[in-house]
Amino acid sequence: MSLTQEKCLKMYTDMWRIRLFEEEANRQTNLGNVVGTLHMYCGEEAVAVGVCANLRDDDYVLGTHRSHGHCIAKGAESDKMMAELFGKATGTCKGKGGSMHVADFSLNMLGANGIVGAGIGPTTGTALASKIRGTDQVSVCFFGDGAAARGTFHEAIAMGSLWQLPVVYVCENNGYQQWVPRKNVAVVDSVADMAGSYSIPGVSVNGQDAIEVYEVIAEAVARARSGGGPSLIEARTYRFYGHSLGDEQQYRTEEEVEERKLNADPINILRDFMTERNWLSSADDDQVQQRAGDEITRAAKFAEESPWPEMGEVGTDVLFDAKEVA
Ligand SMILES: Cc1ncc(C[n+]2csc(CCOP(=O)(O)OP(=O)(O)O)c2C)c(N)n1
Ligand SMILES: [Mg+2]
Repeated sequence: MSLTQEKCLKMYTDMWRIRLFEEEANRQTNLGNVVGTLHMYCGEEAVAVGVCANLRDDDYVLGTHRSHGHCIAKGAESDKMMAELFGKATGTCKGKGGSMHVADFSLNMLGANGIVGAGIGPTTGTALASKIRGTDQVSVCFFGDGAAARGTFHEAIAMGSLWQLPVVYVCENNGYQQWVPRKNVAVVDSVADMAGSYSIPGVSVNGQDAIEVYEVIAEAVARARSGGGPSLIEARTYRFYGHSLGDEQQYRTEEEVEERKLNADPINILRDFMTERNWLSSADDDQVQQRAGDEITRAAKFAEESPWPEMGEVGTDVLFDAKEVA
């Protein structure tokens, strides 16, 4: 898919929607309105938007424990997502999933996942299903650098390669695995280098730059869609917040975080790209931010005013017998 002004504006807008959604979710958590913890995606937005801007509505996406951005970029509605975080009946999963399990099957966004690396196998599965059915849908899996150390990564990618499945494996390498710097535990610096072990293309990209992500993913998606098999893309990125709530971040300095915010904010990088081409005036920019802000304010109001699930709903859509908890 070629890069157009419209495409850039969509990615830019979605980055603001993700950023403001998360900042509001963080604020609502501090107010006690969000059930459970949050894993903030701020700083990594260019990966989600650069990938999803290449996808069709019927393509499959599986996420991670840090998936608000993946869901919004795939088209999930922010009001239903916020309601999900609040545990309300109007949430994308009727309030039963929360932040770590937001899913919207109507968009083929098959879900965030609290288990590190657990989406890689199912993505290989959806890709296998598409191949057997003869559709040209592509499956994309997001996972962290920590997940690349799990057995599921090796097993699933080996199968994806063996069967030449239409899948793009996207590793968000943010340099940390919870509180552990990747350099302390990984023997291979670049996750993309691991692609050679499975005879598939591996590319490392600057994950702060939505355009770079977009272009590399465009090629990988085209290859997958035309029967050329899987790719492994490593997006080098950085999270601006701690791993999850209450993280004192003793494993990195404040200076490091401030430097990244100053020099590697994906929103600023895309804004500069568009401004240089006269694709975004400052009035357009104000409008994008205003609209995104209004949307997120409405989403929080919607979540707050939504009803709690009925007690009778406790046993539906979940894998346990409601009688056991009655
Ligand atoms: C199988 C499994 N092991 C451990 C955990 C605890 N845990 C949650 S997030 C995380 C770190 C994941 O690091 P990475 O894959 O790099 O993702 P990031 O948090 O950096 O986005 C760990 C160890 C878990 N949820 N699941
Ligand atoms: Mg990580």
